[in-house]
Amino acid sequence: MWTIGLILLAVLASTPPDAGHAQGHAPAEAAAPVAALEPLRDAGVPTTDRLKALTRPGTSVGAATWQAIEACDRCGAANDLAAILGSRPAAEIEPLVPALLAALKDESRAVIRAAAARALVALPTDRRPAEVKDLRETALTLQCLRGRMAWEPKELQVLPGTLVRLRMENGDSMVHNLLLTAPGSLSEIGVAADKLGEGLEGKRRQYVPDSTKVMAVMGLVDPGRVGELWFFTPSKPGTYVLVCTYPGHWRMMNAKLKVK
Ligand SMILES: [Cu+2]
Repeated sequence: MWTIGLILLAVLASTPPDAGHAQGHAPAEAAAPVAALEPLRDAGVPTTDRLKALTRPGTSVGAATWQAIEACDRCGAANDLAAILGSRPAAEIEPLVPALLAALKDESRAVIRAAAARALVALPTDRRPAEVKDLRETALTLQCLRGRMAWEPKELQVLPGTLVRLRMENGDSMVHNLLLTAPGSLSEIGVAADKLGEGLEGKRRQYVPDSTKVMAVMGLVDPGRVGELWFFTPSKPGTYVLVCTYPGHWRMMNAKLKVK
């Protein structure tokens, strides 16, 4: 996903022609020095680099990932870190169970709470703590078909307080991200994202506006790839927004998440 030119504009000359397709959307800018990136906080950092940053002598990757998630909350790396934690072996997740259960009860930190749930659900059923034996995720899927610049379906419905595993299938020829945002926030978030598109900071943030109305974030997903985002639906019924905030996309690439 980082081939969009987040940091390595300099090597694009040696990249296959279609790998840098998203370059066409934004003016070329000077490459940020790699050292300026924080692999545990920033969006657009390859998973291999994150894993390197999380691998420390004497600490499991699972434990280091959880520490990073707890320090991260609304940072750009949240979803990538949650995916890493959820993919670690049960032996690495089990020592974290008390902390994960505590996070699961804390509704004030929604991103960390969803990461904890994702890790707990990843444990084999017979090794899950009794408190979450019945925790189940509801699977939803949004697709972007080639050239459509829109989500299919345009509307999803789910119960309040549900753990959702949202799959995004990018069948298009360009990158897209996917944000869950508060009811009525579409144009506010969309305009802010377009503004981000004008600067290098926007690329580093993967065009995710810094707003409390942004509730969950799946970073940019490359063409032909699938992204995954876990979140709890709010307990408050309402029509929430699922939107791609790549500059210029939000007007067409928005769908409704009806929570009721
Ligand atoms: Cu898009």
